[in-house]
Amino acid sequence: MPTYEATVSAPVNIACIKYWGKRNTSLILPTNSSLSVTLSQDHLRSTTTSSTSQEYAPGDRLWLNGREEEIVTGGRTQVCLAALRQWRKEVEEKDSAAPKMSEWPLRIASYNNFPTAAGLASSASGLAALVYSVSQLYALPQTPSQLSLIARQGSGSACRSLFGGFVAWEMGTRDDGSDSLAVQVADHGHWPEMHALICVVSDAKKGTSSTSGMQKTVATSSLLQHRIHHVVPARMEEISRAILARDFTTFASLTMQDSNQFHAVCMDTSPPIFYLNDVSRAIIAVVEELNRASLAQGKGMVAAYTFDAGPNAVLYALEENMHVVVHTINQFFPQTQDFPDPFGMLASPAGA
Ligand code: 2P0
Repeated sequence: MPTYEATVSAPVNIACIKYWGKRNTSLILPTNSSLSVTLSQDHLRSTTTSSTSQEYAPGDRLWLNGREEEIVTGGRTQVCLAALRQWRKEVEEKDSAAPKMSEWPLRIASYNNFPTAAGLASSASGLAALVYSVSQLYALPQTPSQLSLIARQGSGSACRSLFGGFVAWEMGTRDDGSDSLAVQVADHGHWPEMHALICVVSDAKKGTSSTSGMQKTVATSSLLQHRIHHVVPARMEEISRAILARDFTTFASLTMQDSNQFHAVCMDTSPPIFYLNDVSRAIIAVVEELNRASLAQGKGMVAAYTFDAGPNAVLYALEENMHVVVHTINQFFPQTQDFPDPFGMLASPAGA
């Protein structure tokens, strides 16, 4: 009896317009649309191998970085696998010669090749790689946007990692979630000069998980209501236009504003959630000063900072300015720890 196998990898994505809040926690439907850049660097990826065989012992099994994880009944991973099996069944119904893989157990092994010390969220790349590898194993005809409907139910931000380049997660309006999916705004080749620098401020595990933190915000923050109704819709349009026009200053300005508003709604949550620390705030000050000086000389902005649910900074800059950004950061924040990269940071081109 043959064993069928597929291996894929999916990269991390970093949001410029942040996802924070669900209107439906079981289907993972967000309270606002979001937009991210998928990093193309080889060492910020999850690589996943899925295999299936009629001879495997009953029950699906999953390993993350070599350690077996339980696939909880009704849990996110199981929901994704059930949806993928359903699509495989449709393939088998149309083609009687197709092996009945949908009835066989799965074995899935996933590895993150980025240092856990970097404190980077791995759920986006991990769930995207899991969904994509099983879709390849099952030879599913669905498009990446259709697959994003399933990845979204594994982890919201995972839906955006099914595309490279600049990716929007459209929140959708339907209650069943069938229009809450990822679309590519522009591919990596559209703006290859865009680079990202990841500054590891702390490798400590975050105090409040995104999943629980965002629902506390939904329940208690009035600023979130302003954000989702009066800010994000226009911002999504504006940043998409800036990306298509390769207008870095507008892109940077919107990215920084959105990071700051995301952290403002965290602080507007009861009890308040603090993800930034003193070093994060110092990085904000340095980037603001770099941009102020550049604008004063009649030039455009040099860099944009953005922070997720933790103190680590991601700085976006055009390739021509990245040396200034790296030099300035190193000057103000001398390295105190050994990281795999000589700067203790990961400079990476953003792309597919
Ligand atoms: C984002 N974050 O847009 C935002 C910015 C964190 C801050 O997506 O509950 O891990 O699995 O849907 O996807 C983190 O949220 O949460 C996140 P779930 P997820 O990237």
